[in-house]
Amino acid sequence: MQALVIACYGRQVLTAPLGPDQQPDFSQPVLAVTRGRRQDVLVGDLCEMSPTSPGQGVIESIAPRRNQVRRADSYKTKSLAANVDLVAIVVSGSPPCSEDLLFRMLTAARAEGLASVIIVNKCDLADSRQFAATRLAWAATLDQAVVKVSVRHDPEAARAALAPVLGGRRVLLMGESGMGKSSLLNLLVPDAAAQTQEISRVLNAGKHTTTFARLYPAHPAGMAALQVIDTPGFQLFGLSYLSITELMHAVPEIQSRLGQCRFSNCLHLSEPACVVREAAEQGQMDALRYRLYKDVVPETRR
Ligand SMILES: Nc1nc2c(ncn2[C@@H]2O[C@H](COP(=O)(O)OP(=O)(O)OP(=O)(O)O)[C@@H](O)[C@H]2O)c(=O)[nH]1
Ligand SMILES: [Mg+2]
Ligand SMILES: [Zn+2]
Repeated sequence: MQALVIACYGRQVLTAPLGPDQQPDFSQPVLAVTRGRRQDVLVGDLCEMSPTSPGQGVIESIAPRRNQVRRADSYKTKSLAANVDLVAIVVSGSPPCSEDLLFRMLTAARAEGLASVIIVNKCDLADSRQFAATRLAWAATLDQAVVKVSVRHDPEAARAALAPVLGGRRVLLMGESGMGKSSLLNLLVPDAAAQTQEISRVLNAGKHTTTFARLYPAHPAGMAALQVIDTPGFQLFGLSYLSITELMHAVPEIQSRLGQCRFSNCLHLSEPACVVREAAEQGQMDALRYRLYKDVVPETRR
């Protein structure tokens, strides 16, 4: 039978079998193990599973992935989830979010061909409104979706604003500590805490509950049903798995100018007659985003 992967912990994989309508049945989760050595199973994977006993099975194979969102740390590249429809990044102006991290998360999404939305939370605070107005001005010209909400102060309005963007999709939720990711998860998945406990119990993961990704079915009022994948927090979001070419294509302001520089192999650093650098100097490309691009270049695969 086919099943959707909800969570993985070591060789143990929690799955929701697909029903006759091809929709995952979250009410009858099956605990499966991978065969032999640890297979690379990701939350969001569709797998072929053989039942072994009621509620238990073995994973035979993984269906080809549409996409997988990755990040690198100093040691290796890790995949966060597979087969995602949308990457949602929660930011705020208070505490100020890291624009470096935001740039990296957006770039990782776009490198996979994935749409993303920046959710500016805490817009009841002037600092968040200011952040959206000034630091995200570039987004409007580049078709980057931005939604301003105040999850804690006006949950109804937040749901209404997010409904057309998130509803019906499988959403990978990311964000730095303190931005309001848990508040948003609770808005979308009111029983997230109970689901988390149950997943940890079944996987026997004990206190390691926050170290792995999980997929939650959600049916928020006034919003089409969606699936939310919550990711553990992280400090590092390395992009060393990207080639320099992939990086250039993942940054829209650079992609749209490719082929216009004097040198065809321009890296858009300090080469003469580089249209990307000129755009940043003349204010046609956000200067900070250009600097962040330059910071990532040395990390990329050659
Ligand atoms: N002013 C304001 N504060 C908010 C809002 N949403 C969340 N907060 C506060 O921001 C703080 C962080 O919220 P969380 O939801 O725990 O944020 P998180 O991103 O999950 O943070 P960690 O779990 O620490 O990684 C809490 O004190 C919340 O009460 C909001 O819309 N407005
Ligand atoms: Mg949290
Ligand atoms: Zn250039």
